[in-house]
Amino acid sequence: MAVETSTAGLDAAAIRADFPVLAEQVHERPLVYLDNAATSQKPRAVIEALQTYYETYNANIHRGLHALSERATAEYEAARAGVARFINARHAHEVIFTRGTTEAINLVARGWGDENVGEGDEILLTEMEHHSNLVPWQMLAKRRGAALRYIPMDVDGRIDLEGYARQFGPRTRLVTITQMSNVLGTITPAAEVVRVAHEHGVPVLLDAAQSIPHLPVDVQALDADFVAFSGHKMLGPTGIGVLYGRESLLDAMEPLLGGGSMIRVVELHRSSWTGLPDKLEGGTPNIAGAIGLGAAVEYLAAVGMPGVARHEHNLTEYALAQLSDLEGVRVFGPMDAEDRGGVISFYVGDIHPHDVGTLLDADGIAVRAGHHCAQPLMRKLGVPATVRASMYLYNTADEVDCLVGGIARAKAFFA
Ligand code: C6P
Repeated sequence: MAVETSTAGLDAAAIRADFPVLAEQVHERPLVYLDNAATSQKPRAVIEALQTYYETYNANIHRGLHALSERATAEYEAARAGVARFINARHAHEVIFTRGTTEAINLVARGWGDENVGEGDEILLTEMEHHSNLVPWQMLAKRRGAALRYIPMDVDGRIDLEGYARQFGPRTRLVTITQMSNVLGTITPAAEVVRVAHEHGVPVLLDAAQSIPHLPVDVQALDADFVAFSGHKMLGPTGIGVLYGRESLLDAMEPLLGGGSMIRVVELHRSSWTGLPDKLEGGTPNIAGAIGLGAAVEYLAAVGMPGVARHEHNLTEYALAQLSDLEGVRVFGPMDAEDRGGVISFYVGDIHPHDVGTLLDADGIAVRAGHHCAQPLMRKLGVPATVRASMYLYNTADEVDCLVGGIARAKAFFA
């Protein structure tokens, strides 16, 4: 084995023991889970947080005066505070719980976009955006008569920063960009993107669905205005995510959902809204999900995000070297592990990615094959789909070896 699996104090073997599903067999083989960009596995601490909520203090929040409701409210708000600490938000109320990244971006497109983007205005984004950071802006552009403009970038997802800086004009209203591509793994220069946008007085939304689970992210250091991410990709449950927003922007935003919890006074013909964060969380939220996400960020913080990032970096470097040694395998995205995270898309000879994925599955190896909700990027790459392996803190170099072995068998099968 050419790479250490325990780096910077991160003990992958001990970590694996915290994830019950990793001991499963698939098709009578040990599970090799390399589909973390789609969703991550859950540690016992998260599963137990959900179980404890449902078994001992299940109640609605912010409503009842009874003990269970008070405890549920306290745990829900503690989860918000935990997430705020994890991303270094200035205030807990800058963390708005949503269903996930998709809802968080749609909340900005509606609640901020409808108020601030008008006829002839422009939104800057890239061709590598996930559909969740593309379709809501197309919908906004259609509603408001605005236009989308694409930041120049190469096929590896490297942004042309000079070209980007030249795109700003009097009608530029927003930059919305992924912090890490879910296909190429490319890490975008978010701080620089924000700096240039702010020089022009333009706010920036970062789609951090693939970055916050894997890298230390400090929203104050980045000076980002909005940051969207999903709990399920960072060891938390599905159905919970976050919109971080700068307080002044969230304060000025209109709610997406009208209903319970978000009002101050309701009259027959008008209502007024309460303050942050409740204003933007109408209805009964995903209480258990938020508490589970709170447990997830506590787990990640205890492991330490710099260690998680270093571990994945080492695995990525190892995997890139192994894959590029395989004849006929074309890897997409930067070949330098410094510029990317542990999401690796590839094509094997002329075998359709779905066939490769199916053969890997027969070996117990879980990867994703498809367009990864990034059809414009697939067009730019000139392929209909890719096979994608994506790592997390519990993956090991042995598992990379299994992947490489599986690809070699797939090649032999179709030879
Ligand atoms: N990407 C993938 O396999 P949701 O579905 O709301 O939790 O996240 C949407 C989303 C937004 N942005 C990026 C960069 C993403 O990667 C995703 C989710 C998964 O690549 C599922 S399609």
